Amino acid sequence: MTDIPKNHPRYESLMAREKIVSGVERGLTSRQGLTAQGRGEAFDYLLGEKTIPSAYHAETVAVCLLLLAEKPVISVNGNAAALVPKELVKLAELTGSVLEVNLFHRTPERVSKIVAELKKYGASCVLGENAEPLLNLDHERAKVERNGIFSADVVFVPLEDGDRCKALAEMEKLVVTVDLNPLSRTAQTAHVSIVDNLTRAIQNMIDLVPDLVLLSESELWDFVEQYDNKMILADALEEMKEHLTEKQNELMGIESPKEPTPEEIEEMEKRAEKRKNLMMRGADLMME
Ligand code: PTJ
Repeated sequence: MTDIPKNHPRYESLMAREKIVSGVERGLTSRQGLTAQGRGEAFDYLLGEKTIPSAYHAETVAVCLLLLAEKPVISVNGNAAALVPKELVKLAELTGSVLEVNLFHRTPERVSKIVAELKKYGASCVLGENAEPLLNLDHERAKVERNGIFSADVVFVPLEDGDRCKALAEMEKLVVTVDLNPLSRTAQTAHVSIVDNLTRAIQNMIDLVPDLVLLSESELWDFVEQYDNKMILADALEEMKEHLTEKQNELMGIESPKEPTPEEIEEMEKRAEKRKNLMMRGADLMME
């Protein structure tokens, strides 16, 4: 691994890159995983490399679903195994989820290596080596384990391929994904799409468990029922637009409009109310 100084302004991003490269070298990650990471990085730039509030909301609902599920499964691919192996094991443990290695560019060697990697971080059981072609897809991409993803009621599939996400969503299961691209088919077909970097999303989810685990089932369902995935995706696009405008203004030396203070908001509301009353009076006069 290249030695990245901790004070480098792009430390987190460069470290993630190093982890993916190391994943390829150790035979965990596919070479295609490198380009997937690059695409993710580009979208993360547009978001300002931060967890936006709507993504945090989706992360909360994702944890609620994992806690409510009878058979939650966390799917692990080569990118996830390279970036956040320890965190995946932790989240599975905290939410009682089963871990299953589920690859797009599937080879038995890579599946076994990822299983061993997750076990190194404390996973007692990892599925994936006995997968059968059970999804409605052609060839290797159809393979999942009968007792794992195939029979899960909630499946968490970070960085999933669009076709496979659709195949899962069409089965009787709720599909949660993490994808920095709100326009991807995966983000658009999953039931809960977390538009955040996997490295931030998984840590947020782990941190959310202790509070959410104290809630009753009906309180957890309240979160789920109020959730609207289309709004979440639309909000991510809006955040990207706003962030780009901010950056554009910075380049042009234009000061971005400041957020109004609570007093200013109150004043604006009063004025709007006055205007409405005036218009109503005007309409009444016209009627007379
Ligand atoms: O290990 P395998 O064989 O299962 O292959 C895994 C990859 C990711 C290579 C495979 O599933 C693939 O080709 O995926 P795609 O179609 O490139 O989609 C990956 C999506 O994840 C893209 O929309 C990226 O923007 C997004 N992405 C990449 N890195 C991150 C990410 N989203 C969140 N966090 C990331 N770190």
